[in-house]
Amino acid sequence: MELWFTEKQTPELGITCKVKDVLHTEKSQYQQIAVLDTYQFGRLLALDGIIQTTICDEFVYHEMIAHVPLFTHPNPKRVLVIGGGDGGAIREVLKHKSVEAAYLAEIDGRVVEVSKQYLPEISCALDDPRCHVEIGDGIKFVQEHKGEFDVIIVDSTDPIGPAVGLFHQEFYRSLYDALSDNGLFVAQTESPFYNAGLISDIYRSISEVFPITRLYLAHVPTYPGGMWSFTIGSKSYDPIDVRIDVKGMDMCYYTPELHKAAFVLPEFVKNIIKGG
Ligand code: AAT
Repeated sequence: MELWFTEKQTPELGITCKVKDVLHTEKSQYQQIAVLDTYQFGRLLALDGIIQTTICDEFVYHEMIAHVPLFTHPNPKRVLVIGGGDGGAIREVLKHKSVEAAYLAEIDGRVVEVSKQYLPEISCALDDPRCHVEIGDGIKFVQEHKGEFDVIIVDSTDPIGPAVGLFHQEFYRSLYDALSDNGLFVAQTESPFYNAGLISDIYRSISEVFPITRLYLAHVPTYPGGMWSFTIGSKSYDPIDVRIDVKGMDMCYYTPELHKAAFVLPEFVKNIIKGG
């Protein structure tokens, strides 16, 4: 018998992969968690039927969500990741020698535990002595820590359920307050093909709070549309004006040239954020 998994990326479109094995399923307090072993992408983590990460393509998203903001800040010491319970963003953050402490504020402790068990390649840095895992709502965590972080990474689920508030302007204001004087944040901001209205709203909201707002792109095969957006809000450093030294760091997607190229946008994406 053949087993197939489909994520309905929109009500009219899906991505389907042939499944070798169902490794884990459970209903946590917040969501349905599943780890599937697929033929095309290897092990895959799905939350409420939506692909969060896979062994084959996770490097694109995790390198791009972490290294673009971390190389924009000249000396990031304290970093916060909101969401990202699989640990992929933290693994990339800890490749930076300047980082003294990395906090993970993830609402669902079961995502962390399941990732440690089934996705060790991704979660491997969660036990690093510089990493501190805090289980709880990222919105509350940010409100309770003022001026503390040089970089904040919002590695959140789509704006559904507990993640809805992570896409609001009020949240961007608390990120501003939680950042140090020259701090910056990045958020994963969905698909330009399928979420244009949302991206436009997010971009406008962030630019009303931060003096510098920049959107960049990366290619994630398992996310809707393949083309994925990230948006940076920065107090002073401009991500397109940086000097980058990747010596001794092991990366598969990110390069200094690509850092700059990622901010070069197709006309239709420019139009989405125009006026923001
Ligand atoms: N590294 C890629 C994986 C993710 S997972 C996003 C995480 O955000 C989930 O584990 C979810 O439990 C957590 N989360 C959701 N809301 C909150 C909140 N309010 N506070 C803290 N954590 C939260 C991102 C995948 C992107 C998928 C794109 N389609």
